[in-house]
Amino acid sequence: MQPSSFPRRLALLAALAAAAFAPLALAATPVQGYKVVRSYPHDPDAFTQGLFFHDGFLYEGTGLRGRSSVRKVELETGRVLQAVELPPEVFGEGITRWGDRIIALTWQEQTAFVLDLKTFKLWRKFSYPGEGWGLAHNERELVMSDGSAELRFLDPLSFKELRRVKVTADGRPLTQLNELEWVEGEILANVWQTDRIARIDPKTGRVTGWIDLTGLLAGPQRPHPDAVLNGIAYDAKAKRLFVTGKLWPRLYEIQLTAPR
Ligand code: DDQ
Ligand code: CA
Repeated sequence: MQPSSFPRRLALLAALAAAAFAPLALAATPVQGYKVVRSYPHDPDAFTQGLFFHDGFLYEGTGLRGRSSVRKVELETGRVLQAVELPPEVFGEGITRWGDRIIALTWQEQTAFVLDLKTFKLWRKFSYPGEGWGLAHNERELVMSDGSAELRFLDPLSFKELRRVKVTADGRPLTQLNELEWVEGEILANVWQTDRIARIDPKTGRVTGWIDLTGLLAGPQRPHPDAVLNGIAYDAKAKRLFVTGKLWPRLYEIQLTAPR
């Protein structure tokens, strides 16, 4: 090995350090825009808290105490084909499907309802600590948000918590993760009270990109300050991405545009 002089070693060290820190310095998280492919009617009385697509239909969970429900919705018309009300004392939150069950969280009641996908009959309930916000699943687990920066992974049969991952954006914890959707190996999360969806790497919790939906339903068209963007559903077969919001009159199929 060639003994290198002290200044040369120093230069090498400096170069190594620069290389190591460069990704941090440059890594502003990319922001993507959107294009509306099509829009559909959406029940303006639905305080959307959960959304998924299955076998040609949308399934929606709604919130507000006394108005919480789980529904099956016809995409093209927004017509509610089937619905069950949750007990009036609970505030409905995220929903997802596991096999032929629908799992529905509640905000502060620490209770989840497990319904039959076809009949909407109550199969069982289970409880969990803390708040319930968003819910989604991959092939093995359920993933839920609770308003903090942590996502919990649950066993879909026992509903036991398996692990957690902390979500960070540019190195800082990202809280207020609301409705969730598992899309092609990533987790999409609405950030409550913003027009943004975070694209989250499920392994590391890192936000790899933002989807900026500003203008999708412009401020003046929103019926209420709480009528925020919430609700992401993915039709994996046709690769269609749907989004809506609480009390929004429309639901949108969107396509993402290149990062700017
Ligand atoms: N969470 O969905 C973020 C978890 C809770 C939202 C609670 C918002 C309550 C507002 C009530 C406004 C009535 C229109
Ligand atoms: Ca969803």
